[in-house]
Amino acid sequence: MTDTLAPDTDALKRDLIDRISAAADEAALEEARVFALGKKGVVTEQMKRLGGLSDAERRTVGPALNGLKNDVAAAIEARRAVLAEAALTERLARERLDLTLPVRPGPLSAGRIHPVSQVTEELTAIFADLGFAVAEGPDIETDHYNFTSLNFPLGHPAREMHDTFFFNPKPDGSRMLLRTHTSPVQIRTMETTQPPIRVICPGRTYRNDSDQTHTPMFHQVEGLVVDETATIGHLKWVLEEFCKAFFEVPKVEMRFRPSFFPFTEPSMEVDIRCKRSGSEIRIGEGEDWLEILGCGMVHPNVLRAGGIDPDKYQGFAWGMGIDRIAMLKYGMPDLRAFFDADARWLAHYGFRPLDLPTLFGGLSA
Ligand code: 2U9
Repeated sequence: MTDTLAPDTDALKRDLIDRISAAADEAALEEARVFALGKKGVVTEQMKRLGGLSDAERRTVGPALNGLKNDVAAAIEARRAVLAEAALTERLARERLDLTLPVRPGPLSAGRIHPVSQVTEELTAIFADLGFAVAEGPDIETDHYNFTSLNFPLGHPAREMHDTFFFNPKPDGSRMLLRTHTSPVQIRTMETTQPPIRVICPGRTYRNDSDQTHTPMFHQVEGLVVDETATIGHLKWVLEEFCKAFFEVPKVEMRFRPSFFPFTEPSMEVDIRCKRSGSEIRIGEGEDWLEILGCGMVHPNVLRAGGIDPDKYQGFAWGMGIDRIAMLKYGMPDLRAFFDADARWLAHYGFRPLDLPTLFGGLSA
């Protein structure tokens, strides 16, 4: 009688193990697990019925069911491992990458750095290597910082020569202006910094002038050194080191011609030896001369305007047009194209975004 209540655990085990082995994926395996061991699973149901068996039956069926449960659980885990391995193998095969395919062009390969930005980075790297910091200041300036502090007396003809863009006068009669050079930045630096000072000031400058070699907005970099012993000898060395590094040549020959700027005394214009063949210019060789910058010893009035005692300190300074030296270095014939925002021009003359200029990596390599 009791025979009918005692389950055939061997047959049940065969059936369950067959279902587990037949599970083709993890979802089917989970279904088999719930069928066997779930809350209403066949093994669980048999466990619940143990109470209805005789003591003697329970003593044999109980351990048999426990053994069955453990065997089924072990079979499920083993099958799970096989299926997971197979799923991974299939996924690895499906997701294989062909590393020989060309890289898809993205923004980094399409975008270009403007030559003015590139050259600004190049000269910043060169002067940083020589111990110079970078200083910046406002594009909109006062008459004081742009002219008076730089030893342009009121009514001096040099003021007219700058073709200044003025804003409308304020109620007190004073007029703001667009800076005509970056020199106001050096005055501001002197006001806030104790010598020794070594700065370069790259930035936008503005003059009411427009032709093949002039644009109303252009870029300058100026340099300033102030300490107790700065001399013209140091100035010449700094400029020579700069020119060699910038034009990436082993030597340059420079020619200093006397000139006049209100803010320096003496003042000089500097040419470098070059060779012209057609539109190409070779720096450091040949019979021609190319004007590239102006310089001089800082005028005592200018040191004083910056709050520096000219009896204790002296300085030298120079200035050059970034657009002009960019044209010379990279052979760009027309300055106006710099500011046309023509994507085709930029694709031709621009620089790749990750080719940052460094002295160790080669400035324009
Ligand atoms: C301070 C003292 C001295 C900066 C200088 C020049 C000579 C110069 C021109 C080059 C081409 C301007 O872009 S350009 O037209 N600049 O020749 N600039 S010395 O002298 C300074 C500046 C600031 C406080």
